[in-house]
Amino acid sequence: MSTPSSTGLVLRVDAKLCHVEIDGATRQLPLAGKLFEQRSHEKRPVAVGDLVRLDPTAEAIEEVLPRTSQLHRRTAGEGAPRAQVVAANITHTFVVSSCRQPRFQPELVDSVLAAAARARIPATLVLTKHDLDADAAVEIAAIYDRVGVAVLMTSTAPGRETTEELDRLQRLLHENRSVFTGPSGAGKSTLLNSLIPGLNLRTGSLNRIRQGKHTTSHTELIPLPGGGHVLDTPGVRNFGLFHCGTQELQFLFPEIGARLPRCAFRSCLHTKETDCAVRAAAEAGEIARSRYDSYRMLLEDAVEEDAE
Ligand SMILES: Nc1nc2c(ncn2[C@@H]2O[C@H](COP(=O)(O)OP(=O)(O)OP(=O)(O)O)[C@@H](O)[C@H]2O)c(=O)[nH]1
Ligand SMILES: [Mg+2]
Ligand SMILES: [Zn+2]
Repeated sequence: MSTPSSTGLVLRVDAKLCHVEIDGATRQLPLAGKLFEQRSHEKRPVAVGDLVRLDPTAEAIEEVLPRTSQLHRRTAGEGAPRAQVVAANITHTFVVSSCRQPRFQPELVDSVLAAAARARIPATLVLTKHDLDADAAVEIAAIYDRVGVAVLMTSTAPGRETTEELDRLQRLLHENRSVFTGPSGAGKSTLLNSLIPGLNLRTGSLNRIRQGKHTTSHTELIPLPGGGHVLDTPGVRNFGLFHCGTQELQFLFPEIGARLPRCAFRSCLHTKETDCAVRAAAEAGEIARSRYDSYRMLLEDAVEEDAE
C-alpha cells in the first residue's frame, strides 16, 4: 500500500507561496512560520530546487532538507549582506552570455564562474548569438579555453543554428539538474525554447532589453521530457560572492592562484606588490586583461570581508 508522500520539490518561489511538485502534481503551499524564525544569513528560507517536507496537515512547508549543492550570490540591501540562493541541488551551472547585443560582460561571467567553482558545481560558458559576431565569439571562447572552462558557442537564429553545439548542450541538459544564469537579454529562455520541444517561455525584444527590462521574472524549475531538469532564471546585473575573503578568492581564478608561489610575498594580493608573478603575467598577456580586471573587482569586496 502506498502512502501519500510528504516530500516535494520546489519549482518556484513566490512572495507568499511556493510551487511544489508532490507525487507528480503541482501544489501551491505557504511556508510554516517556524521557517522564518530560524536565524539565517539567507534572504529566503527556501530556494528553487529545494526538497521540502510538509507539516502533518500537508498544507504547509515545514522543513527544507539538506542541500547537495547551492549556487548563491551576495545581495546588498539594508544591513549586513545576505546570501540569495539562486539554485539548490544542482549539478551543473550554465553561464549564458551573448557575444553581442547585449555586449559580453566578462565581470559578470567571471563572477558566476567563481561562485560555481566555490560551490564545486561544474560550469559551462554558453556564448550565445554566434550569428551576430562569430569573430568576437571565437576570441572570447579562447580566453576561457585557456583557463580550462568549457565553452559552447550557440546561435538559435533561424537558418544560422549551431547544430552541433546545440546538440551538445541538449545532452548536458538531459544528464543534469542545471541552472541557466547570465545577463538579461543573453537568450537564456530562447535557448531553452529551442532545445525543449513544447516549451513556450516568454522571450524578450531588444528594445525592452535596451530599456533595462527583464523578460523572465521568476526562477522556474522545468522538468525535461527525456530526463534532467533546468532552472531558467531572470537576468542578473551582478553576482557578488558571499563571505569570500582574499585568500579564497585568488584560488577561484585558477590562472591567478597557480602563480602565487612565484610572487615575492606569500600574502601577495596581486595589486601593487613588487615582484608579483600575476601582474607580470597580466602585463605580458598570459593572463587575460578582462580576467585580471574581474579579479580586481571582486577583490574589493573580499578585502572588506577580511576586515570584518
Ligand atoms: N541573433 C540572435 N538573437 C538571439 C539569439 N538568442 C536569443 N536571441 C534574441 O535575444 C533576445 C533576448 O532573448 P531572451 O531569451 O528573452 O533572453 P533572456 O536571457 O531569457 O533574458 P531575461 O529573461 O530578461 O533574463 C530575443 O529577442 C531573442 O530573439 C541568437 O542566437 N541569435
Ligand atoms: Mg528569460
Ligand atoms: Zn602576486
